[in-house]
Amino acid sequence: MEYTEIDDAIGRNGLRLVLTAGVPGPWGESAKGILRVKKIPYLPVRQNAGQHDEGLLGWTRQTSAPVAMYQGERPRSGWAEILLLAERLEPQPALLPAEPGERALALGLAHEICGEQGLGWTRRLMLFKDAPVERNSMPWKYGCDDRGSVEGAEARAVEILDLLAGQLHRQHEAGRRFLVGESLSAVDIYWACFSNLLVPLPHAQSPMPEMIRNAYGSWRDAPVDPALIAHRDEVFEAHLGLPQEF
Ligand SMILES: N[C@@H](CCC(=O)N[C@@H](CS)C(=O)NCC(=O)O)C(=O)O
Repeated sequence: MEYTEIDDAIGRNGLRLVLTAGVPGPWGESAKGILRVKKIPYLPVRQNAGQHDEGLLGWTRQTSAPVAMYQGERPRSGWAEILLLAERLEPQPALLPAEPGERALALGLAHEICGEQGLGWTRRLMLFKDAPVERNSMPWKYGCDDRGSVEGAEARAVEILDLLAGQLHRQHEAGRRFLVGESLSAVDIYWACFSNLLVPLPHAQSPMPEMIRNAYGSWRDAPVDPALIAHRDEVFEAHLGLPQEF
């Protein structure tokens, strides 16, 4: 994927999406997936993993990726903010159910995948558990000073995987193909992209650096229900496109 540098992106109009270059970061891949499904064009902007970039900080008020910068509006770096911006810019296809109960369920499951103490967060705590927590480093930004959460990360990730498997099986029993409701939602996209942190897609489908593949795939006996993997494969093939480009 071709990236514009931050200094060049600042003066541009339209939607700019800051992404971690060269890796399939699950938050970034999810944002890209949402924009792809909705056919919303954007300019990819480079962030380098683990760098404390003052230019990015000045522009987006934080140093992680993804960040959606739309026209002169405020920066949106949280998964829910990015999703709601995309829903506003292009309402169809809707990626949140219209029915309030199902919408709350979708947002709750999305938090359990993307939010603080969610699947991505706890999986990252597992990966960084022995890393020094230096100010502005990734372990510092992403909660490794909370040693209780680091110790409990694996158990928490197992709980969330059980939750998702149970939800998918209930949907299948009701004759539904997706994690929530009757059609593709953001939850399916989040699950597909975050599954890479547990069972990485094969190299031909996701040519990530070997070091990242080894880290993502390091939880050898991760209890991921085969139905969840079959589901992510379907979501990638039908909606997100393969190979991943990052
Ligand atoms: N702010 C996002 C989470 C973004 C996030 O965790 N990004 C990580 C992905 S591993 C990142 O940018 N890491 C690289 C870095 O911080 O340098 C949200 O709350 O939805």
